[in-house]
Amino acid sequence: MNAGALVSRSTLAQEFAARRVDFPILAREVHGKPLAYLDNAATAQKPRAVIDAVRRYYESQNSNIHRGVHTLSEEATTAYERARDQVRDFLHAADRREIVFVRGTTEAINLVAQSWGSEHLGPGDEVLVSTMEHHANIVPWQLVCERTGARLRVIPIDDDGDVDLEAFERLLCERTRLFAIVQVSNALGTVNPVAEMVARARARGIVTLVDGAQAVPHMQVDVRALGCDFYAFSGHKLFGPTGIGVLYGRAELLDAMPPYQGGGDMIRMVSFEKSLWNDLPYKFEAGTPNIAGTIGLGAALEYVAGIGLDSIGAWEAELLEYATARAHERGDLRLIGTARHKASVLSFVMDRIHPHDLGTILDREGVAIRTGHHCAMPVMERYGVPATARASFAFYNTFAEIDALFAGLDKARQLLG
Ligand code: 7TS
Repeated sequence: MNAGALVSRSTLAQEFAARRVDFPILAREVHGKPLAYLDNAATAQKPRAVIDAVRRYYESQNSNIHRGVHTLSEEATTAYERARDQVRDFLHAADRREIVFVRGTTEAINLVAQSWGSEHLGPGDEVLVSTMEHHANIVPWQLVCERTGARLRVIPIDDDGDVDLEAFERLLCERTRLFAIVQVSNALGTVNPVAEMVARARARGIVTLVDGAQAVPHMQVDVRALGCDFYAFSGHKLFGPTGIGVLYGRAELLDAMPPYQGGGDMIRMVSFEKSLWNDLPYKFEAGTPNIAGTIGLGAALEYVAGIGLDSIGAWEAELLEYATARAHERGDLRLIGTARHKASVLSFVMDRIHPHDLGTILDREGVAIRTGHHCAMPVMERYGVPATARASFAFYNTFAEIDALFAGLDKARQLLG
């Protein structure tokens, strides 16, 4: 590394170390050791700005939205709808009507599969996904395929964890109705060339969905530049609360889709003979939504914007490079996921030590990682492993925490041989 790169690395390290105080949980200890939280792909920690926004809502504004004429309800409605504008800006969407609040990525994809899928899929039609999908981008399609007679096709991945683009071309055909792909793989860290893939699918008139759960915490997303019809993400991986997520859908498609759930707020008029649906996006937001979560998500977006995703991405690239170099120094560790373009995930297996044992030993050292199949069983099968150990980084992580991870691996080696 040259002198300039070293200076920029240390400047970033200082800048991001200073952010740690924004996250109260990072000050805690686990088993008497400082917490090294390296499980950010599962869920990210919350800054005080988010915790405070949720608390403020419950302390001073709590009420239901879109119905009361009283002050609290008007304030809560304004705060809730402001978050929608924030999400629209965050995703660079054209219209706030294209932003639907849901529970998370899982619900967003189920909504599209159930609502769009049941109208547009039939016997002989195909839905195309990749081998590296999270179960949330597999099972909803299997369910709708089973009901409609459509078929799920799968793009293979190579040994590094890159999608096979030639196979992708071959699999796109006149039977393909929908193409759904993860932007950043939670199990491998691969960053897929989604804009290019989406363009190829759309050129054939195929509807496209991008699972952005692992992308939004690490890079800027512009849904119009990506060109996708649908985009899904979860608030909790983006430093926001659990139980809130977003489905972006192009208005033209959402408008033509039937409701996903029925109930309050999603109707214009109800009679026993016939009900009329509300306008977008309310047609897809039946019942009292997660008001506090939505407001918390708005606060998270504001917090992230204050740092800047380009800067976050630059620092996380340093963390990943450092961790990858340390992994390469060891002779007893196999990385699962070595794509050229990766984000924030170091997935690996160690000789003769089961990932679960590794996870337990690391926990005793204060190091939190995830072990298992990461809800991506087809990825495990592809690499012939039952599970991996996965460290996943956020911008508040440090080189010292990565050192703690590798010290923990040494300890596991001593204990388990
Ligand atoms: N898609 C991807 C790529 C994911 O990583 C996850 C969650 C989901 C969808 C589902 O998101 P949810 O918020 O609806 O649950 N991934 C993980 C993980 O890697 N470890 O725990 C959850």
